[in-house]
Amino acid sequence: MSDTAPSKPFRRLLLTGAAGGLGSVLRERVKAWTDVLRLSDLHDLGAAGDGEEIMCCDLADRAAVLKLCEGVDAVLHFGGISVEDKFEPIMQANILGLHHLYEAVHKAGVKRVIYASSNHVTGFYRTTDVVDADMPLRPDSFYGISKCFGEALSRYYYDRFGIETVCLRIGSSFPAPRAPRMMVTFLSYDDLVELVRCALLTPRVGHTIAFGVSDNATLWVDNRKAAHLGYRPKDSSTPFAALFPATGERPEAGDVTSIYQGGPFILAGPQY
Ligand code: NAI
Ligand code: 15L
Repeated sequence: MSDTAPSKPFRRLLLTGAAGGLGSVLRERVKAWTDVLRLSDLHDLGAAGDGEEIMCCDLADRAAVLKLCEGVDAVLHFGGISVEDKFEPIMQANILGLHHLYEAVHKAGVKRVIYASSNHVTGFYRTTDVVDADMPLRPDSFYGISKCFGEALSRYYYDRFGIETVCLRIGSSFPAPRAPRMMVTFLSYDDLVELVRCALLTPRVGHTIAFGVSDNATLWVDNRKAAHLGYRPKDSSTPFAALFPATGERPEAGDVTSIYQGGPFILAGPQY
C-alpha cells in the first residue's frame, strides 16, 4: 500500500466572497479538492489556515483583481452584493467587478469559473411557470439584472476565448428555508457543495446554466439542460415543512410577491 496521499484535482482554487454565508461553507468544504485555496473578500477573513492563502480586495479594484487570479486553476466566484440595492453599488461590485474578474481570468489563463448567479435572473416568471435554461431572462431587480450581465459576460468569454463557466442559478441556500417561498427554492449546503463539485470536475462544461435547488417537492425550474453535470441533489425542504404550517389563508389577490417567483425581490427595487 502506498503511504503517499492521493493528489488533489487542483493545485490552486480561488474562492471570492469567502467571508459570506456561502463562502464560509465553501471555505471548509472545497479544501478537499485543492492543494491551495486562495480566499478573497472585502471583509476580514481571519488567519490563513492549513492550505489557505488570503488576498482580500474590492472586486472594483482592477489591479488587485488582476493579481488575485494569477496562478489559479479555477475560480469559484461567490463575491459581490447578494441582495437588492441601489444601482451604483451593484454596478461597482457585480458588473464592473465581474468584468475585472473575467479580464483577470483571461490574462492568467484560468480555464474555468463557477459563477454564483441567482434565481432572480428569472424572478418575473410566475409561480405557475417552470423555467428552463433556454427561456428568456426576466430579472426582478437591479440585483437580478447584474446576474444577467454575469451570465452574458461569461457566455461571451466562452464564445470568444473558450473560458468555461458554469452559472449556478442558486435558489435560497441557507441552513433552513426562511419563508414559505423557500420551500420551493431551497438549496441545502450539502447540495450546494455537491453542485459546485460537479461544476468543477465535469470534464467539459462549455457554458452551462444550472439551477441550484435541492430535490424539493415543488420546483419552479427544470434542470435537464444541465444533466451533463451529473448533479443529483440528496436533500429536500420537506423536513422543514413544520416551520410553515398551513393556515388556510390565501395571499391577497394582486400580491405580486406570491404571484412571481422572485418573491419579495419583486418590490425591493426603486420606489419611483
Ligand atoms: P453574502 O452577502 O453572505 O456574501 C457575499 C460576500 O461578497 C460578502 O462576504 C461580501 O463582503 C463580499 N463582497 C461584496 N461586495 C464585494 C466587493 N465589492 N468586493 C469583494 N467582495 C465583496 O452572500 P451569500 O449568500 O454568501 O451569496 C454568495 C453568492 O451567491 C452571491 O454572489 C449571491 O448573489 C449568490 N447567491 C446566493 C444565494 C443564497 O441563497 N445564499 C441565492 C442566489 C445567489
Ligand atoms: C438570492 O439571490 C440572494 O442572494 C439570497 O440572499 C436569497 O435572498 C435568495 O436569492 C432567494 O431568492 O431566496
